[in-house]
Amino acid sequence: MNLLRSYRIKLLLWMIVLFFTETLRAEDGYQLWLRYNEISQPELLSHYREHITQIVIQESSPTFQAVQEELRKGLSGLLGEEIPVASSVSQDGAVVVGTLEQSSIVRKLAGASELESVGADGFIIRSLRWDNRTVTVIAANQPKGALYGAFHFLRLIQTQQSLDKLSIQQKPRIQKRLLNHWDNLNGSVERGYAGRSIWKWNELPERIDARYKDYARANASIGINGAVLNNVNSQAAILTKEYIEKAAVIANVLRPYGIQIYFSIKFTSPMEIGGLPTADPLNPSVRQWWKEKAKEIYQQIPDFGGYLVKAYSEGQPGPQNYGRSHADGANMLAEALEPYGGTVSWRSFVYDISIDPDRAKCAYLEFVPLDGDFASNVFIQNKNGPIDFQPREPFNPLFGAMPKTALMIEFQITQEYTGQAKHLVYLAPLWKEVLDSDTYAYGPGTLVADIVDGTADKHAISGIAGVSGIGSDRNWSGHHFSQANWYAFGRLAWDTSLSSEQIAEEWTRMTWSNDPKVVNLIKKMMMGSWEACVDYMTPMGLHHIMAAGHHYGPQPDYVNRRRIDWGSTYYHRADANGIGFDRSETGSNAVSQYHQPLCRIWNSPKTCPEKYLLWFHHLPWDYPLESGSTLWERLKFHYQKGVDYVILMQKEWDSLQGKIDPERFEHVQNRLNMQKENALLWRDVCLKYFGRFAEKEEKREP
Ligand code: GCW
Repeated sequence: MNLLRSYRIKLLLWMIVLFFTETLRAEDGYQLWLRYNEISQPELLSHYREHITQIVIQESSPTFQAVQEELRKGLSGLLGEEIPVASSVSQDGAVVVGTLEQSSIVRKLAGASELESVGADGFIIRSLRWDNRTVTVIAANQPKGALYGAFHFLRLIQTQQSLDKLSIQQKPRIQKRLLNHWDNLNGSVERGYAGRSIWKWNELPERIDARYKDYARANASIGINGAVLNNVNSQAAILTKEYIEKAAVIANVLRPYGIQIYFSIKFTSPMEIGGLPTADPLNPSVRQWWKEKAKEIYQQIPDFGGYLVKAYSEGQPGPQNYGRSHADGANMLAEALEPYGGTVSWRSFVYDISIDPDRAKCAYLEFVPLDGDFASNVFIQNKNGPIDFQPREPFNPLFGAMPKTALMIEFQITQEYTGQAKHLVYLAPLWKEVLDSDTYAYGPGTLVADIVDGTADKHAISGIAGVSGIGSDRNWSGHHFSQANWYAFGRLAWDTSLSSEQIAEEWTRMTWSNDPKVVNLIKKMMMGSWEACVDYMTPMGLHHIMAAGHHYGPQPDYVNRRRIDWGSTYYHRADANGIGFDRSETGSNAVSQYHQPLCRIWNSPKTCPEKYLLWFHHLPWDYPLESGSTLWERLKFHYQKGVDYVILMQKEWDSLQGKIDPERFEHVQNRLNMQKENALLWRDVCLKYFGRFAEKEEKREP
């Protein structure tokens, strides 16, 4: 009897433990937006069960194995019943996936001409009647297109859309959609706030971490097709035999998911690991070394993507060390990669203050004269703004100024300057503001997005990069809401015309819940969160006044005597007379780097939009604004507005208690609290500091 009782108790305890580990596992954020939980509304469920009864695949390449695995997992999870895989259509509700070349059914269901227009990565999804059966076909030219189509189909169900009469045709506008990892080979991550690097170099090539595949799935689901594995502040070791072998193993895991790998290289590698006395790009032995290195890499990684280079910037060596130009350096690497189809992304993030005392002008002054000198497989990779991933910057004037060069745009997904993984800040509206900016390069209507996707200047290659915030934290991104930025980056890279709101809605439905109350509230919180961050950190065009080094929190009084342009006072220039950086034609004249009419509009404080006012102008504290307030009053208003928004988000989030699983609910609640504390600090420190000048000025008024 006693024995039986203790057995029962043990069993009960065991079941309780199992129950909790399962719930915890399920809700720790690891699955990202690929959650595939069973749909709870009976009507919807029967709609989907009617439309999906079997998965029909006739191909068996590694990519199609991935397609099959994902559809089976996803559909079975969402529909709450096992969906069988077959090689022919045998009933109503067949979901056929395949390529024109390999699938005889696809050949019958989708015409070649119809598929022609979607290219290598695109797909079509169509509802049809075939052989007296209702069928959904997901067709593509290449396996990776089918994979993107499969993920899109899953997304339709995850976001609870009808599967009746589907007629979808999609293809990405930008070819290379890349994550840039700033991961060091020792496992640390520069500007990473989600733990350590996910690349376990010390375990490779022997052990393959299970996360590599889940990383690939997540990226493929949003169309990302490349990953630069290591930090732009690079180490030569990445090009050693040892690391190439390790990287080849990662490449093997990512390949079926359509993802190529790339390396950030160090310019002095031929000296550091090649034993050469120089790294001069015009030296024949150096050029030969790079050619042999390319050959060695491609032998092991046949689809290797290419190199990313930070040269002659923040301590990284470059061609200038040998009296050569950016073009000399980039073209040498491009020549070595060219036979294999690789590309070079050469960053324009350079700011040699000897070129111009205004940091915002430097890259343009160095790069524009080189337009036309770069090889056709070279990208110049520009950050979105002219300074450095600030909460808000006007777009980088290099977009629109180098028509003969393919320009890649670089956004920062990791929130270095936007509250790191402690603040809920949805960055899609920032990226949209930049992508939708009119450069006026060819009169009105040449958006940054048109330059990036290559259409404006008719380039054969196009690319977009996001500095990844991914790390070893169980939820990948540190903050559950930072996952949204990874998601949004991929979606925008696929289609720059999607709205931030649509992306927020999709992500919320897939990540949190389809309950309309939850969807609407979370979407609302997200949509205003970036503007709020700008408000409580750097409103009205202020920039780079954050704490030295780690960049979390305010430090407007920071002066760096060694590099004045690393100190805050260099940027805000507050004094008794006013505040702001005069970049008008009477100041540094950075406005002249923009096409008309932007140059004219931004040149005058009367016409310059308030959001860029202190970026382009130094104005008196009592400068009268259109809103009727003085500059100082308005600044105070913005700081308060930002804080108020965070407090509102807290209230809104609290109202979702019970509708969100407790683990993620509490996690976000805690982080919102940290965000509020930090927003208050920003407001108080900045207003106190600026007030020292502003209030004096006010008192001097008669
Ligand atoms: O934003 C700054 C960061 C550096 C970074 C640099 C860059 C990788 O503070 O940490 O270095 O930009 O983009 O190269």
